[in-house]
Amino acid sequence: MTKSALVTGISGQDGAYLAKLLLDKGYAVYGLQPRRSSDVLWRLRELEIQDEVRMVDGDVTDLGSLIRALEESKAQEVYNLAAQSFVGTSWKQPLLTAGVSGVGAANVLEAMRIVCPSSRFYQASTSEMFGLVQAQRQDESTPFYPRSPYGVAKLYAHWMTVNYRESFSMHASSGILFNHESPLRGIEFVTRKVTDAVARIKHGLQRQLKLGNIDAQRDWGFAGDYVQAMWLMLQQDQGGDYVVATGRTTTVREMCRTAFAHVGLNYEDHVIVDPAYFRPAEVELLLGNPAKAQAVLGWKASTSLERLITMMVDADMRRVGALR
Ligand code: G4F
Repeated sequence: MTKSALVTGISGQDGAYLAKLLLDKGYAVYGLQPRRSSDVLWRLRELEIQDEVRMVDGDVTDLGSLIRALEESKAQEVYNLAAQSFVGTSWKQPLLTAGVSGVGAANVLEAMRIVCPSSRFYQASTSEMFGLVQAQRQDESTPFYPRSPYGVAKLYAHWMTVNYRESFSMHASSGILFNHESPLRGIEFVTRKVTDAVARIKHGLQRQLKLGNIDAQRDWGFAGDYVQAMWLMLQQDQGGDYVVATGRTTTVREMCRTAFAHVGLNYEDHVIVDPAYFRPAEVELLLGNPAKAQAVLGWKASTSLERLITMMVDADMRRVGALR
């Protein structure tokens, strides 16, 4: 029998890769689609799956629409990827962030409790919950200390996932994903901001790139690898919490060096540090320990940062080249 999955946040980077993975496994894939004015489905087109995903009108902030989406899709697996996911914006729109990234998850859990309590739930949790890190390498037992309204909202969603698992015996899992990137990453995130700028500079369309804190360290992996971990969590007998990371951390500065060097440029000739891009409170270091994901799920990151960044620069070189 064909399995059915509902994905919130289907138009985002992870939603697109996850939809492709589920379609390849033979699932009927439903995407919750909020009403938006601009083109949000370009990622599904890039992966050539736009005609295979079944869109259902709805929004994680609207409980009724979630109930209808669950009834229509008859989903056995629900992946909650919807979020206001840009950390910087969360200081400017903290309540919107709380509503979508925090209460949104509670709405999905409530809708599932009403419609399909035995379906399986995945919550897109985040290493931002570690914030001001309480351990040099963060794992499932590291205390949380979020540093942004986004991290705080996501922590609420994480604990609601744990709570519904413990209160109602729901198969609810929380994937604590460290930063994960790809050519489908939004331009506001630092990796894609850099790879897009590298392509524009190389093509002579731009000379400088203004960045914020380039000493911040991140554990960056490839989004295509990380959606496999999401799926694996829902194939286990029990729900659980899993850190998904590469186990290696790199500064923004080093990531820039790699990106510029790939096309024969020196980042120091182009990158300018602009305090306007500094955040009110910064997460200086993230470094995950994915031992549990490896031991229980059999999951391991398979894409190095160098391979990831060169893949992204190559994609942006093609995109910018096509515009000229
Ligand atoms: O790419 P970023 O904006 O990602 P950030 O804030 O780490 O959040 C991402 O990863 C989280 C998982 O840990 C997700 F939950 C979240 O949704 C998102 O996907 O920034 C990375 C680092 C930060 O320290 C930031 O201050 O890069 C630094 N940075 C320096 N200059 C910059 C810039 N970030 C951005 N976006 N733009 C800059 O110009």
